Amino acid sequence: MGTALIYDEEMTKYKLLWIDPACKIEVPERLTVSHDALIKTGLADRCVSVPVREATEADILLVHSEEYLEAVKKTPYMTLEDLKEFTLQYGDVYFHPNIYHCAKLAAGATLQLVDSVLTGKVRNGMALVRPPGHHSLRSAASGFCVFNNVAIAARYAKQKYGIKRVLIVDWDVHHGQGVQYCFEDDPSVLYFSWHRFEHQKFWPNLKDSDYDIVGKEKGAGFNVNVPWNKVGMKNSDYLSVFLHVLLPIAYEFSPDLVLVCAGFDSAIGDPEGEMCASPDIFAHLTHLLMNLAGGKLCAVLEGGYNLTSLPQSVCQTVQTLLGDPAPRPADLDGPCTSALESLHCVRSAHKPYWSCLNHAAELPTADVSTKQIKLAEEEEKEEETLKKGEEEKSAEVEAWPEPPKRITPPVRTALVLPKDVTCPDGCKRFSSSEDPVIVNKLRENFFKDSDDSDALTTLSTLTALVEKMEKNEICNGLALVRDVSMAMKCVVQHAATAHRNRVLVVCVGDAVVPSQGTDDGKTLLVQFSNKESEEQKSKYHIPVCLKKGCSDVSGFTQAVLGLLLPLGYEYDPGLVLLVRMPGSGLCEGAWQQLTGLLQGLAQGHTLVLMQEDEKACVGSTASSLLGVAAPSLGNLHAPLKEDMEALERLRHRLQADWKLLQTTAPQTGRGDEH
Ligand code: R5G
Ligand code: ZN
Repeated sequence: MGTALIYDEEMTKYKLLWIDPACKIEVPERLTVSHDALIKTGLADRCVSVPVREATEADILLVHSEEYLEAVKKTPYMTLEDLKEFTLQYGDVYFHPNIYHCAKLAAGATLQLVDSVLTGKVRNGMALVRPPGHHSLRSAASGFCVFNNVAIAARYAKQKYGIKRVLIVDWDVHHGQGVQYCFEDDPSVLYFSWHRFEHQKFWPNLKDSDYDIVGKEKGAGFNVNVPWNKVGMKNSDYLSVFLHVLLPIAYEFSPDLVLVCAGFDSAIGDPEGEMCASPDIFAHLTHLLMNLAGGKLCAVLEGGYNLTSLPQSVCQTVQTLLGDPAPRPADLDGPCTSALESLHCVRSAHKPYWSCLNHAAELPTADVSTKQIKLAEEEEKEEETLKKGEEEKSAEVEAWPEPPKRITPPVRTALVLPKDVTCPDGCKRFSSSEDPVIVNKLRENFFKDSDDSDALTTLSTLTALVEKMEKNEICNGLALVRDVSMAMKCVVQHAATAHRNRVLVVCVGDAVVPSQGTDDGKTLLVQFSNKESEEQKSKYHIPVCLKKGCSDVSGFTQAVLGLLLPLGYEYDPGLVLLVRMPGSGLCEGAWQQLTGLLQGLAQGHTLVLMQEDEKACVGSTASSLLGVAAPSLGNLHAPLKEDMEALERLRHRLQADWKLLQTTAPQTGRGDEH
């Protein structure tokens, strides 16, 4: 199943016809440079090209009023003077004789994308459109937006396909207030937005954009705002909010469809956003959403005005939708104080509505309220201005490196299987001629007093597989072995001695885990079980104890999102070793989610070890390794209170060592960083 790309040159055929400094950034080249980049990188060729269509009046009326539609309908016949005057009633958009046509195409392109995904023609896709949509209101244009493309698409998906729950993720740097207003009392559409806010100093300067606006009536809890009160937010800040706010809520919500308001003015170099996240962060944001809703994800362009970082970010997004492993994330040194304050405030505001946040440690919100900080900051700013005088205000953006080309290995998934187990489609059965040096070393280490030649062969094959993965000749692998513990020990030992890269070992279920490498940081071991863990031995050995082990899907999922992934991202391994102990109790769906999510790390280099008689799991595990989206976990019950409290305690204990686990600002912090 492929990835749709929807684009039509016609949408480049309108532009600003008069002088307006605020509007001059929204240019036709935004689309052409993005599309050209997709062609030049060969990504466009790998997508299924779907034609655009015009949205019908009925489509547009799903969100907009008849009066507004009738008014916009007249714009193609207006003179320049009429257009200027028409524009004035909205203020922060511009009109052009061809914009109505383009706006119908932009909404129609979004609906074509939704149709392609929901009829199963493709798995996911992206629509490159102009004008954008997320600011436009029921009866008004706003912020370059005429029709609310994504809001229309959400209503359309519900109406035409009977979709029950839609998640809208707005990673544009502006608040999509139009989307918020459209769904604020609707619990079937969960809207998430982060946005430059600066205590309401930034456009559109609305109180409604703050963290305490959570939705109304039945929709309470289904609107999630993350205000950025400083510019210069980085990869860590974005990732933290995904891992500690969006994903826990999204997994609990369990959408049937994910729509992304994919604006790239949140990337480095953008003159509007003034943020510092690198274009490859969008590979990770995309990847992290791709296991929701069974992979049904539609990304729709919104903003993005830097004509260098915009196409880079678009390419990262589309390449990830195509299933290529994401690059190693760079510079994850933890969120800044201001981001932590926002994070904490949002989590507190949503505590009553989401069981994943329900048991979060109670903290004195009053101390970190970003509303109080505002006053203190204003005084400071005044001081600063006095000191600085007429100094240059705009921050120079340092040049950023072009994201390196993502080289995908010739083999995606290699399997080491007993002869009687058939190799699933799309995978390669892996075998290797035995390297005498490796074999001797293994014999010495593991078979001193026995002569188990079958086991020795398996271990030497595993070692060879790990080496191929390190050379990037194979992306990932799966091995069925007789003795999982021994195989794990073998790979860890090999990695600790020969592997140049750090290894993240994720152990699901009870096992005697090897301690090798965990003292010098060459391996990080995270183990999930129901065994009350002894004292934590080192920064690099983390036992996670859940009351029912891995059999409680809710608790397990929250532990993966809030603990394992932050640890994994910060540790930045070159290889993930995922070990499934026999009788772990983890259900197939949660196992597939885990496998899929972990592929955001180590450029997708995951080696899965399972016990020989878990043959029944080979097919589903292999398909997760091949990049097929895990099935939705469905409606999860609330996780166990004691598990969530234990997780929270663990996260707090580890926060000093692992900054990406933080969800609260240091108590003295007042958001003065950057
Ligand atoms: C655009 C304005 C003002 C006046 C005119 C920039 C975006 C986006 C949205 C809005 C804007 C701001 C025209 C215009 C602001 C103003 C980018 N959204 N904007 N008046 O995703 O007081 O501030 O990309
Ligand atoms: Zn924007």
